[in-house]
Amino acid sequence: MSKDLRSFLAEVVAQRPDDVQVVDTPVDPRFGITAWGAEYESRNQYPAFLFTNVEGRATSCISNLTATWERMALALGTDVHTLQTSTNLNEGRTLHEPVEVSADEAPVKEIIWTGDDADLDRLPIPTHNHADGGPYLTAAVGIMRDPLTEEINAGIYRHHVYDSKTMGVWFFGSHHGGTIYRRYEEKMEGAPIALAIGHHPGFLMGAVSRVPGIGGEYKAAGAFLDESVELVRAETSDLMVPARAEIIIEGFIRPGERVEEGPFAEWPGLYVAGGPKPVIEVTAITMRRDAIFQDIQSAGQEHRLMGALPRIASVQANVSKVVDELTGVNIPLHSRMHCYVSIKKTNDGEPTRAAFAALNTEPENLRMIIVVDDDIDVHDEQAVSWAVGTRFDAEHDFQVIPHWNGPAGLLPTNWEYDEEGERTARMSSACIVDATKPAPPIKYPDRAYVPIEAREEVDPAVATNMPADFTPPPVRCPPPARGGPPPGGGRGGGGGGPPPPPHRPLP
Ligand SMILES: Cc1cc2nc3c(=O)[nH]c(=O)nc-3n(C[C@H](O)[C@H](O)[C@H](O)COP(=O)(O)O)c2cc1C
Ligand SMILES: [Mn+2]
Repeated sequence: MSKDLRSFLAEVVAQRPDDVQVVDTPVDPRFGITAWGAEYESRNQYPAFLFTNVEGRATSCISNLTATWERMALALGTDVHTLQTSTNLNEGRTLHEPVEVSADEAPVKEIIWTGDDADLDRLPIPTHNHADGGPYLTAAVGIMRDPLTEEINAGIYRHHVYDSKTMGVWFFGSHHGGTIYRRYEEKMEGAPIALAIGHHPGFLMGAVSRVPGIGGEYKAAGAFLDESVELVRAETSDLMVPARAEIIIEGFIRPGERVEEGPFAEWPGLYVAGGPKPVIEVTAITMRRDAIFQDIQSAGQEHRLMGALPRIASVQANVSKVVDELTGVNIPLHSRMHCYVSIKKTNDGEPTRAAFAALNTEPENLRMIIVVDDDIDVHDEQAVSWAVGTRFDAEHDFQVIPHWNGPAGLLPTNWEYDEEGERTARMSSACIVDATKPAPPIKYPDRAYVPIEAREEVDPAVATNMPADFTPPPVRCPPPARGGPPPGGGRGGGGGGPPPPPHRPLP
């Protein structure tokens, strides 16, 4: 049985029964879906929600499916520790070429809507956050073919639904989707695009990984799935789309047209990146008989985790090429502009090289790299903060890289504001915090610890709550200090003999 959203749901239900919550009472697609994710997030809980009764819509909707490290580890056949620490998420995985199947073998062809039936309003597309400009597709994998190389490329892009037939698309910075679109637009041709919605998380991971060069995402997805992605021909273009997706929306991006898009709350938790954007015109929608639409909880933990996880893998791959020993990378979910890198440092140039490799992996979003030694756990915020406090001297260990990020984009600092409050896009800076100790042979003060053998002797079971009427035991006679150890061994052994002096003599 090939992997898809359903095979993964079955696995989650079998191994983590509390992790999928079915909601069958009516929910409003406007805030009613994201309300569940937000309410649970406020309690630090992140189950997936399967809504079977979205008011006025044709299909069910699942959200928050990829919101936890645990479920992503399950999806990728690993454990949380390996997921967070392996030097390259794709290491040890085999790229699998996709395979073509016929429409008869493709579940996503069970229902085919064209013409007026291909109506976006039938789908349970949520409006996510309070000031969003409308419903947004957040988990749709946008598939396009590069007209120059014929390679098929994929990525998740946000889509503002304007009406039943049109929606926006935002290609950010250097992302390939935008390059492909511009190549069609130069010839004033529509750019065919297909949006695949609802698949195994391994498929999504392939789509959002920074695969070098245009295309290759289906193969990367094959690596995460450990099997070939099954593809089928689209109805209204020559694109090849995943046969086991839940829903495919087909269309083309109109050349030379821009429509105001946004506002939309992005992963920094802010309404950013709105403005004129290209427009997709829908030509067909195909789906399973009992299709489940998939949503990613935008500006929630799910959004941040799905952005951070593939980037951590890419940073690991790139930094390990420039330092002798990379020991950890974390892009913290609460602040995805930061990146913590730990290295076993052998010379003082390494932290800067490591930081630049990290910045170059993700120039659009990362802007503060904190480099620490290998004794610091990059997943422990307190440890990272302690390293900055004890091993970082701003005058010597802080570097500012001006004109690094922007113009505009997702960071609100990438704007110049005038007295009227108007803003102009500008570049902003990145910085490097080198919180590593000086390289050998310099001896830095040792870090204190209680010997581990002593800690192993601690048995919490012997400790009891102090009673209200506790009285401390009377002073006991210490054992003799002179004339050898008392027969009974340690202190208070009651072995007799003369008591030692109350204070040990100073040397
Ligand atoms: C939930 C989510 C939403 C995303 N939204 C966008 C987006 O709106 N625009 C964009 O360009 N990239 C977005 N990304 C990032 C791209 O999908 C990702 O960088 C991908 O590798 C780009 O592929 P490409 O360079 O082949 O176009 C999003 C990623 C995630 C996980
Ligand atoms: Mn690509």
